[in-house]
Amino acid sequence: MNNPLCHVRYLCIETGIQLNVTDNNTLAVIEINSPPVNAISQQLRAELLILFQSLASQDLHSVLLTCTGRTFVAGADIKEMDTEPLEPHLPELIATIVRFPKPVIAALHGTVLGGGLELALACDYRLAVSKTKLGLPEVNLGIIPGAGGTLRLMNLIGVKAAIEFACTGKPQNADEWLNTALIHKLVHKGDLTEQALSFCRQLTLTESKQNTEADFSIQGQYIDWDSTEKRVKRLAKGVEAPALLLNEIKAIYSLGLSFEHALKRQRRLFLQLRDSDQAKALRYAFFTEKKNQKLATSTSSTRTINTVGVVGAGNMGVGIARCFIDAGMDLIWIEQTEEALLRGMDNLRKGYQSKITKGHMTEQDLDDKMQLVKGSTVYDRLAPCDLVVEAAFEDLEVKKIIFKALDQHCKDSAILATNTSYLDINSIAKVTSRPDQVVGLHFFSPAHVMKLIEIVRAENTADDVIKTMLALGVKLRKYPVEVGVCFGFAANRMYTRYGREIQQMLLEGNSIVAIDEAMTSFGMAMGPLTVQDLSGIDIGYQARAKQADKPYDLGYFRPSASMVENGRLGRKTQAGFYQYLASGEKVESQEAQLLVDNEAKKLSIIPHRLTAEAIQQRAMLALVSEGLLIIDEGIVNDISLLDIIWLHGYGFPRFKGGPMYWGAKLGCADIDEKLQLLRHQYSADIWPEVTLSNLK
Ligand code: 3H9
Repeated sequence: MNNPLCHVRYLCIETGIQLNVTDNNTLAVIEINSPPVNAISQQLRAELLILFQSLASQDLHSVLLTCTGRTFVAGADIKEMDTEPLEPHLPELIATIVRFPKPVIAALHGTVLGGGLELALACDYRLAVSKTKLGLPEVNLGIIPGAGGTLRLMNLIGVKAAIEFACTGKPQNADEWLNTALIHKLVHKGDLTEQALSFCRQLTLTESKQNTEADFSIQGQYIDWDSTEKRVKRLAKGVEAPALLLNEIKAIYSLGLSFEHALKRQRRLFLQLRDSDQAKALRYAFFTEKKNQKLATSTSSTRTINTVGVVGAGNMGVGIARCFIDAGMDLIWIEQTEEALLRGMDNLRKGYQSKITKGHMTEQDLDDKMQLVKGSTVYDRLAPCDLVVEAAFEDLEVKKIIFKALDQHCKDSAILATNTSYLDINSIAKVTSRPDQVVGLHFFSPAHVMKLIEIVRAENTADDVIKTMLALGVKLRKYPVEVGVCFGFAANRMYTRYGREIQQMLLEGNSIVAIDEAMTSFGMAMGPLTVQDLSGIDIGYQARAKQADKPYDLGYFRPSASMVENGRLGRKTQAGFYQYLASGEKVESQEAQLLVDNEAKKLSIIPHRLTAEAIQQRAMLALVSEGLLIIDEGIVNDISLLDIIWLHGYGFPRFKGGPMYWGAKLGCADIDEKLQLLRHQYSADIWPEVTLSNLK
């Protein structure tokens, strides 16, 4: 604090809490400085509690609560949630602030989340820097607000709005809440603390104290509970906490519970959920993602990438171009013909137009974005590019021709990347004079939506090229994962193994519908056979045909092959593993099931029907087994990256953490026993020996 009238009364080095007093000792300013995000840890709670307790007896006019650094308190310290809850608990601190005899004012900036918002709601007044984000994101961690945040919001802004905050977990802009009981003043420019101090000074003693608990009242709003529940469940994607919280809110609303009673019930549910498997997995996912982002950006030896070239304006090329444009980078876009280029530009525009229609973008934004793009049919134009990404179709010879041309026309320092999903990047690198600057950048379709990007290190790729690509991945707001060269790299290789097991289970007499239902009830965003229909069954069929040296793949994939050979390519032909009506609705297909059954007969496969749980387990064991093989071969060097791949590339349920987390939870001994059984039942080629101790 720079106010010359202030005197520092107290400073705790460990928690970074500082108490200053000003205005002749009548205005106390408590400042929290606990980087990176002022998460409210046990120590912080304890310090704040002592401060408020000791200030209560002093002759003050008011207290200002503020934070330094990038944000106000961004929540309870999530790291503490894997241990027993430690006293003092947040509700105790909050109760002390609510009962504090003089007004307490919170000055907010950054991301005021979870316990941070609960703390702010305990105060009598809230000022916020314009665009501050306010949120109760607890449900994203499989828990609910545990210190009365939902109740206080119900009281201050109504039940509907509280449901929106607490059951969807989506942060909202403070500006939208100005002049409500949530936000009393916005700060557009100037120093927040200075303006908060003058706000405090203007408070008269008669108007100043609020009481959200004694005045707890939530009557008078109509809520369509059925449709609200449907929406909340849909957004929750299998996480139980949002619907449980909604039930609580409904009970409070319909039974007219007191604040105290309602808080007790919510606290109980919070503690119960905190220890649930879902919450543990979601915390694992949170910290695994943070670790990934930190690793990807923690290096200084990266090159500068300002201008990017993209070769190819097909579907993948359009998505990739959009990633760079959205990151504000200059783009040079190459296609073979003017016609193909214009088609790509048109598709790019159409993608943005749909955002304009939904009100997520303006025409001016579109113009600004299109200004970044320059199209051409000649490679010479790529000369200024620091990076060129090739997004032509999946053919090794075509890619080699392109890379020869890129090597010739791009500046010496340019990094050359291929977006191949399967092909051998080493042999692509060899056709250039700069194999150390050739790398794989494997985007997932649709490239501008999917958060995963594989950074493929070829035999000779230089370290600084990998580091530059990892940092670029974060800049593109993706999760970049470094992988080595093998067929399908890490992601598609695991996906192929998963698909192969699904096909085997089909051949063993488990129906199309039973398998899809088992996997969606496990939590996968879509059943594996529905996914095949959606992406086109012929795509995998053609890729496997090129891999005829892997005969077991061909045998295993007979159900898919049979679909293709009978013209059932998936949704695009209105028929695949399912039938598709003119309305687009998906229905079961006896014809498809018959094709599968015939294949099983031809291969003399003994039926082996499984329960839904056994189907899920076989599919997961296949993923764990392939993942461990990938680790053993050194294709990926950190097992948690395989979970990132599945969370962000294949719609794996976040509340299950990822396949390797699933395996680790089951435990090495259990996994070993199950893999041995499968090895015995099938073969060691399909279920090879792997180093189980890597599961952690
Ligand atoms: C809660 O509050 C429950 C209550 O109801 C209590 C009831 C009793 N704890 O993301 P970043 C770390 S539940 C501990 O890279 P950004 C993060 O791991 C909580 N650590 O920065 C990273 O560490 P490192 C509700 C946390 O600017 C560093 O901070 N709150 C926490 O891109 C920087 O993070 C939430 O769910 C935390 N709460 O984004 C908020 N938050 O440097 C979760 C962050 O070692 N957090 N860290 O890798 C976020 O959404 C983002 O981190 C935030 C900042 C938007 C705050």
